[in-house]
Formats: sequence, C-alpha cells, structure tokens
Amino acid sequence: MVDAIIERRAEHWFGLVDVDGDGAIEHADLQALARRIAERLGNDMSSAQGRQIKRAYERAWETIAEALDADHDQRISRAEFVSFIEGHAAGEAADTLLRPIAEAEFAAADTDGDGLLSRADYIKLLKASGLSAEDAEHGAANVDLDGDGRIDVEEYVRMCRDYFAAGGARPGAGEVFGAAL
Ligand SMILES: [Ca+2]
Ligand SMILES: [Ca+2]
Ligand SMILES: [Ca+2]
Repeated sequence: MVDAIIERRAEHWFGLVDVDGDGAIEHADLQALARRIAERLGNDMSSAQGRQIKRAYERAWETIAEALDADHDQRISRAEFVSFIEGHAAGEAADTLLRPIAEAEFAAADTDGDGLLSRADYIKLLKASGLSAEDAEHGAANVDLDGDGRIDVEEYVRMCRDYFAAGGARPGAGEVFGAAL
C-alpha cells in the first residue's frame, strides 16, 4: 500500500489525464489533451507546432502504455495505474508517467524553443492542461526552484517526482497539478 497522500495525488492525476472520464487512460485521452493544449495555446493542429504537439503526445502514450498496460488492451485501467504506482519508487514512477507528458507540454508551450517558460506561460500551460485559474496559480508557486523567473522542464519534472514521493517530500510538490494535496 502507498500512503494516503500519494493515493489521493495519484487519483487526482489520473482524473486530469482520463479526459473522457471513463475510468481508463487511453490513446484518445492523450489525443484530446494534445488538441486542447494546442487550441488553448493558439496552435492550429495542422501547423508545424500543432503537429509537433501531436507527435509529442503520441510518444507519451506509447511510453506510458508500454509500462502500464499490463493486459495489453490499450487501456490503462485504474487498477493498472494503482499497481504501477505501488510497485515503483517515486522517481521511477514520475519519470515513466510524468516526464513524457511534461516534455510534450513544454514542446507545446515553449513557443521560441529555448526550453524555458515564463511564469505566465507556465500558468497558461497549466490552464490549458485542464486546471482552473486558481489551481494553476498554486501549481506555479513553487516550481521555479532556482528562482531565475523561468521554468525549465527539469524543474517541472523534479516537482513531479516529489508529487509521488512518500510524505510529499518538498513543500509545494502536492500543488504541482493544482489542488493542494
Ligand atoms: Ca479515458
Ligand atoms: Ca489495460
Ligand atoms: Ca528556473
């Protein structure tokens, strides 16, 4: 058993990614996320950036499905998800689950391609990912670990790792996806 905090966080994250709310993460959910992010960030899916976003989410789906879809039915059920979280160290779980999506999100939001997002761009990205404005503000509060006013993908992934770490390791880690958990 994982602790109650991690269980709640895992549940929250699952809900964000299971876009159609049918209780499983599927290819279609990731495609819907890609479309929503592209649209809300003002990218046409048929533009070069739109296609890049789409490819990044395709890769994220492939990586996640390979690791988590134990019965190979192309659906990551809640049970498969929970058993993966229980069976892996926080860092490993975050790298498998969260990094591919974090990288796809950054590819979408980093319009000038320098690998960095301003706080405002980061908040815009979180809102495009489905967070409320208030939750996005929370999510952005502690991510800029070196305080240089820019958020890079490693800072984001480090918060994600702590999100699944027992005891909620770092202050703010429970807020990286919005709600303080
Ligand atoms: Ca689904
Ligand atoms: Ca499955
Ligand atoms: Ca920074």
